[in-house]
Amino acid sequence: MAVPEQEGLWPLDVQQVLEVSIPDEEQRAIFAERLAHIWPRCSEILEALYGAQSAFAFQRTNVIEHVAHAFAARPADLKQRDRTRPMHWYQSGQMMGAMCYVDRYAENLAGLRERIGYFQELGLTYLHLMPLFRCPPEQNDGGYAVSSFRQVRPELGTMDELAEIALALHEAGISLVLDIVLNHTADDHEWALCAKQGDPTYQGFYRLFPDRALPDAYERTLREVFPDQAPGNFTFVPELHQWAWTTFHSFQWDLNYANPAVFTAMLGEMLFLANQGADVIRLDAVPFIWKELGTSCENLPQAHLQVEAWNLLFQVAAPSVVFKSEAIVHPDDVAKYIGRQCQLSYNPLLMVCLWEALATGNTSLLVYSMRKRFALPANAAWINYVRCHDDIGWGFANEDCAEIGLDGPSLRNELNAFFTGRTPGSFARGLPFNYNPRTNDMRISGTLASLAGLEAAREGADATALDLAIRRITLVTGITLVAGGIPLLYLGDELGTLNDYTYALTPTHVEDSRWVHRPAFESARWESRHQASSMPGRIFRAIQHMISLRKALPIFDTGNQTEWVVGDNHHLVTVRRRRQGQQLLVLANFSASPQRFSVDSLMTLPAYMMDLLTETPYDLSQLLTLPAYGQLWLYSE
Ligand code: OTU
Repeated sequence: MAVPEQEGLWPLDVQQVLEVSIPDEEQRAIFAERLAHIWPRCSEILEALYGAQSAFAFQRTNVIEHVAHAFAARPADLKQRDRTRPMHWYQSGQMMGAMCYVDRYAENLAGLRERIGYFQELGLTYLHLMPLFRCPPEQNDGGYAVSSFRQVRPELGTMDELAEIALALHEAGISLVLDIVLNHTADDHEWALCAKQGDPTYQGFYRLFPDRALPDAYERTLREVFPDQAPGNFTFVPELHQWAWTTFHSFQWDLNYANPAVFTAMLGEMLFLANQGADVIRLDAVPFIWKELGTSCENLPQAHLQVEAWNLLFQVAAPSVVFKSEAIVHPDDVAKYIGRQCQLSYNPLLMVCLWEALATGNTSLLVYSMRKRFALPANAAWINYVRCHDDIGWGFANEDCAEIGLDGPSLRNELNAFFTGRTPGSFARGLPFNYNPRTNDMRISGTLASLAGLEAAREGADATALDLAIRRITLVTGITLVAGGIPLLYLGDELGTLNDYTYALTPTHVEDSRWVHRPAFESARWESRHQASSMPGRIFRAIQHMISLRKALPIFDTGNQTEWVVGDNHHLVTVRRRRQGQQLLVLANFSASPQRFSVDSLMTLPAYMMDLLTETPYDLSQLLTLPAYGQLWLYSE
């Protein structure tokens, strides 16, 4: 079905779909023009993925029909947003992100609405609401086992309320981020229920196997994501006497994207969320969506093609909406999703290197990794963060380590010991997550404050240690704020929230240490944020101040490059940004001792620069001193 888009003449079946789905002629013309623009590449991809399937011609029309329906149903205010938002709106230096669980943070959507004033006080322009869709009541992986993308969990509110919240957020200058959990659904999703009842159409939505032959063959090359909580990648389904592919938990059934109907159905779910007012769709667990025997079934070329096709189709139905990749994998693979597939991506490498540098006091791996891997395609931006709702897995590249004389595997062991507090003198209070005795691998759970030393300092009631912990918190947060892209806070971290060990009392959480860093909103902490001498107040003030500085100066726009400067002091990180006549030079000390140094003479810098954080001028011809974990944001224009 080659489409002669130049003449605007679509094949008859497509024309009919357009006429029925978009009755308004003017709107139909807009749609047809956008579709013509993306269709050559999109159909090439669909052909590559599904060309061999006999039902394919039908599927193509079906894809266009889904997009046309979504376009026709898109509310006027969102269409207006599509027309008026700058194309690369997410690259503005004004962007400031945060994330929360609606239930833990504000009980429900009504409660969340009341927090919008606080989001503005903090300077937020981006809010990721963790999955809030209907899900099984007990085991639901923090909402990542979705029973319906079209219904909000009843105890949180309704889908209409969510759409109203989106509107209220937009009015407050905040973009809404929602998840699409691409790889799997809950085993009580409507599709799964139909499959269990024997409906072959929906059995085709999942990867089901009559016996262990293929599962065993696949297992030979698969890894285990949750080896401790959910070993193996397949689960026996008694109702069906079959094995379901379950990469994550037994109650999360992997979808079968080799079936074009699944590609289209999930496109429909994503567009539905966009039409509720989501500005960013977070593609959960995107590396896993395509499987081929004999491979790791992660980051396969077909997964990339699918995401690219979805992104193109979004440009037709909801062009201001962008995709965020959640690929917590080897940095080479993280990079492959960014650009034509996803405009945004988590930056797990910066995250882990910040923690590595804090633990070792040495910034070599951080600086080396960022110099090698920070640059992105022109339309893209990183989501720079230090903590999220998930664990920390040491995802730096072994080859990067080797290139600077480090041994990746032993560094990981050291970091695991350090962050679980086993290393003598460690300031961190983290918990192991999914320890795998076979590989000796583990990941780390813990809040920003507990990992950065606040919990340990409080145990010892040691004022100096408290100061150092606060500096560590502001240091790593500071780097995410100056690096460009969108900085992302886990709400609560701006107030120094500590680990919540009560998670172990909840039977459905006890096996999953990630709940230690997902505490409920603490109102006392929040209320003391303006008391300058309180612990939350000190942290809040420092972070809010850095956010406001970032928002005040256009030098932080993503388009202005971030340079990670190599210096001869391996305790320091030097980040430089330039924009027209303006310069920013951030100097950060990751060691526990003060550093005295001269600014690299290779950089052309003015004689004096002003530290934005303290409004103190610095003479750059003199030696500079940074206290332990101190930072300077030197600026000139
Ligand atoms: C994501 O994380 C979510 O962020 C988790 O909260 C979910 O449990 C999970 O998906 C399943 O839906 O393994 O430890 O490369 O590493 O998707 C977190 C991506 C995870 C995976 C990532 C996954």
